[in-house]
Amino acid sequence: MKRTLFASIALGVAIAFGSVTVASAGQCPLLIKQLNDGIAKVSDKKKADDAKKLVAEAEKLHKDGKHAESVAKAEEAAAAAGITLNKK
Ligand SMILES: [Cu+2]
Repeated sequence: MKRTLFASIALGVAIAFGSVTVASAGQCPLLIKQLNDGIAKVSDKKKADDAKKLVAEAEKLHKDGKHAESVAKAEEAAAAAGITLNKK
């Protein structure tokens, strides 16, 4: 009986974390906007092109509903372009 209760709590926590991920779905467009603004100021063309490719992938992942992966891709793009993202 105790074990069942523990399993329910664990499941509840997992669901709570899951909804946090869903709630942050709106974050991708914010990150992508920051990246586009930042990339426009990158003078190194190769760096900017690499970053743009990653941003395009992030946008696609976001549209496919893969928000966590989109955020990860946005971070990759930021690293490639040397941009610091402000996350909410
Ligand atoms: Cu998203």
